[in-house]
Amino acid sequence: MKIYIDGQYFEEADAKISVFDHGLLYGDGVFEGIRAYNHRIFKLDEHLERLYDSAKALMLKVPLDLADMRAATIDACRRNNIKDGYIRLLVTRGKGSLGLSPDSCPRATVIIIAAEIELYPREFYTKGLRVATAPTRRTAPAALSPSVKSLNYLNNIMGKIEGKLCGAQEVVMLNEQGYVAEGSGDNIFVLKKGKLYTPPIFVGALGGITRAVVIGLAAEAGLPLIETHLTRYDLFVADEVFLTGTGAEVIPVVEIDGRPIGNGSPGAVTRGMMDAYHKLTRAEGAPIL
Ligand code: PXG
Repeated sequence: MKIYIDGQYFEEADAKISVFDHGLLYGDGVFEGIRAYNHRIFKLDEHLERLYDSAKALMLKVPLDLADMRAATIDACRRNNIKDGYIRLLVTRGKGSLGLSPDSCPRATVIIIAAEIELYPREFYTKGLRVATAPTRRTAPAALSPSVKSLNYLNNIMGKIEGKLCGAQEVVMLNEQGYVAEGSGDNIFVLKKGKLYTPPIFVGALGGITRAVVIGLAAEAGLPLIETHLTRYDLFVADEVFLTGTGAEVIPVVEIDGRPIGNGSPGAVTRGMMDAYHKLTRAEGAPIL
């Protein structure tokens, strides 16, 4: 694997950054997780836009402009012969002193890892996920906007750990008011009586790119989509629940906090959405070759 760091490529063993990089010292930085399907990068421009927005919100100056970052991402995929892959873009605050002020970091570090994709187990899709509500609440927008895809994922990791402790494969995270926000690394949708529901971003969720794609697919399918507050009750009484994310794509949820969702197996609308999403990933994207 050849890893891009600040304009140069390194073999994995040599791909190293300073221990004084504030990305490591403080989680000060931003990232994107992107997928390639059949030699094409899916929703590349949407991911780049979100990366630059995240950086802007943190007053983090990306040393490349968006067009150069786009070209570098495609180049990294090409050099690694990516057909179906997972691309991780990172922009850290860069090397600085031990103090937390970003002023000591003259230049941000840019890293591009274009790797093979590690798919989720197949049975997650065929059988669906058992999910638990995490006791840890999703970071409040007033503390750090969940729209910022920052390198500090401790909030989500706490949720993940708590899910594992109760034997669940993923968690639902609530906001401070107890409304459903999102999963640890995915957005959530609920189907009830032929209508699709998802929490609005301002409840405290990342503006997922898969989420936006699914909203588009719902419109195409004539499925009403309502962005509104949801509670655990709404999940318990849902006909279907699914999660969306770049890594997971569309994944059915069949149990939440020990309650079966619908009839306890992946529903027809969820399966239809999984298919439609899958088709789209193969129909478009920025060419690598
Ligand atoms: N919410 C959060 C908190 C996320 O981190 C999503 C929603 C879904 O967004 P997209 O744009 O991917 O539809 C994410 C996605 C992984 C992984 O390996 C996923 C994410 C971050 C890190 C790892 O599944 N983010």
